[in-house]
Amino acid sequence: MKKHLVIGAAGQLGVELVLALQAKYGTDQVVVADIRTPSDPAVLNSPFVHLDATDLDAMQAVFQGGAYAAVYHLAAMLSAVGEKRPLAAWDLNMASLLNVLECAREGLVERVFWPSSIAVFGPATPKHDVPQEAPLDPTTVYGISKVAGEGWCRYYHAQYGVDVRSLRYPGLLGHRSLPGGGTTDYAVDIFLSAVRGERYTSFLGPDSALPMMFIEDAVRATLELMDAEAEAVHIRTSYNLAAMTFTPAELAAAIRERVPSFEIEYAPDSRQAIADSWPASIDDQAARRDWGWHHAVNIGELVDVMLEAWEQRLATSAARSAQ
Ligand code: AKB
Repeated sequence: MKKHLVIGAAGQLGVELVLALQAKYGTDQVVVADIRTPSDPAVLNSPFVHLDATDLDAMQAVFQGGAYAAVYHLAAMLSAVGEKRPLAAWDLNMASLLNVLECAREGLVERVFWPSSIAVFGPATPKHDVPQEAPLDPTTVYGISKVAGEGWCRYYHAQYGVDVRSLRYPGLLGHRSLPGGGTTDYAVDIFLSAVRGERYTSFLGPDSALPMMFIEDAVRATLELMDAEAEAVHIRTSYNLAAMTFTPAELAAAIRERVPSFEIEYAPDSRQAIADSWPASIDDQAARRDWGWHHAVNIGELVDVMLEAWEQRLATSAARSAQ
């Protein structure tokens, strides 16, 4: 049986995707790669390879070391941190994708997954129910790299027959690890403050409506897209993907229904301009039509799961440090 390689396995999505692939194919059938060692012990039940994804020789060596059915290339610098280091973000996001696409062109892997993002959209995009074919005018380097990456994916598919598939993820909320350097990160950070009994200071204003998704839905979407017959995958740039929309004030209100003492204040910073350039909601009919996508988790369930899981995590780590 051929294996599944996750590049960027130590990140927020990487951890969850590795666990889902391990459950589906077995730990020995998954190989995890990253420039840093993943801190989640469950991830390390699969073999770990240290990899700088910008190094083509190193990547080719990893692919030549095993027979891979699929690679999930998740390594990237996200929107907010990318604005602090624009050239480094461009180099990482583009070089690593091109390396993966080159390896696929050489026949070293059968199928490629690469994430795009709502960051491809910008001020010219409609604010609500953004259609699949919408103006792409990103204001961030991260968004520019995603638009360029989508073009490269389509190019490698059209020119070389590379079976590359992609999703435009909204903000992702999970409880196994923290996101790093994104504009939607507030929606995870807020839960840590809530379970610690701390007041949360949001770096986005109360009314910043953004598309969001529970990370388990995003992982399921990824696996379903990768399992779809190639003929069903009509979009070779990247599929719009949606679940829910909320603002910081709405999320805080949902948390307060369960944690009445929870308090929030607002101190918008440079990330506000990024959020303002993104749409509030996405039309994902193409994904629903082509490979049967549907989201499962809405805001109420999301808040219940996130509060319970983060509470448990904090209790476990407090018990560990008391030992
Ligand atoms: C970010 O905020 O940069 C990411 C994204 C929407 O791609 N979460």
